[in-house]
Amino acid sequence: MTTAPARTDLYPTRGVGEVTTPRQDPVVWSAPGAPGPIAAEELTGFERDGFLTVDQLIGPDEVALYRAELERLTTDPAVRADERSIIEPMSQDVRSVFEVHRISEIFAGLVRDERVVGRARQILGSDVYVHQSRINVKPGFGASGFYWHSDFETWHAEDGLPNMRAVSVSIALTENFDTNGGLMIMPGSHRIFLGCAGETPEDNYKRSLQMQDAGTPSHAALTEMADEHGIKLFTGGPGSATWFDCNCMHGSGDNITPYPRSNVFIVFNSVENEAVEPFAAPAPRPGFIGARDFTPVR
Ligand code: 6CS
Ligand code: FE
Repeated sequence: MTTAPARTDLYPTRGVGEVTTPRQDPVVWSAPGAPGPIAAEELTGFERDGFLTVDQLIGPDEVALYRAELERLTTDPAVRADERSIIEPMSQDVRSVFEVHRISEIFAGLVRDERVVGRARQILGSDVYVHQSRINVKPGFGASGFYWHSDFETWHAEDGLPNMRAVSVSIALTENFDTNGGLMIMPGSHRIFLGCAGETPEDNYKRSLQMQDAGTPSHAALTEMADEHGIKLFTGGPGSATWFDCNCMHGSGDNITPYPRSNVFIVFNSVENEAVEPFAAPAPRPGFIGARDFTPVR
């Protein structure tokens, strides 16, 4: 009987109980002084906090272009019926559409933009590919938020990313007020990996993208992290962007205001960190959520 070769799991998770592991990977992978759009002091801040913000990553005309594309996609019945679309359980509005960098030439152009992919290459110190992209509509009057989680915990457990060598960018397409369900991050939380308790159910993604359960930290762990690191709420105008490390503890609240909080969210992974078999799930998630095409962004 052949057995699968033993492999190292640096970040155990989804076992019987919660287990914390200190980060084993660099945060910024490029050498100090490596060329790129991010200034040295900004990169130092990213290393320390796990995030950096750009007040105006794209201009108003570009925001208008991407908002129109978001409207087109989220009102297209064929897109709505596609498995790439996640529907809000209460309102039945479209909550997210995945893999927009492949189904939309306009979002494909955003991914290749040097202001975007150049920052990812600088942080990850290599060529990069898109592990996941999505537009989040987060309409007003009740869109639900995302509970506290580390993205890497899911991408390691369910998508098979071995190391913490991925970075996300959330680009605001509407005003992110302090009231309409903005992104919250615990600064510095990226330096500890919180392995969550509880096995991954079959086809977990069919529920977790509406309401995450597996991979959810305990109240005690979250309280300890929040006491140690604090919580930062991100606000910003359309065109602003937040870059954050794959292992930041983050979440967002519901949006009960009349004002949508729409963004485009792109996850870059290093080509040196290609997805392998999941570390804690019965099967990998579909490619539109966790890419299996590792072609570098050009
Ligand atoms: O499971 C995922 O991959 C997605 N879920 C959340 C809440 N954040 C990261 C990612 O988009
Ligand atoms: Fe997330």
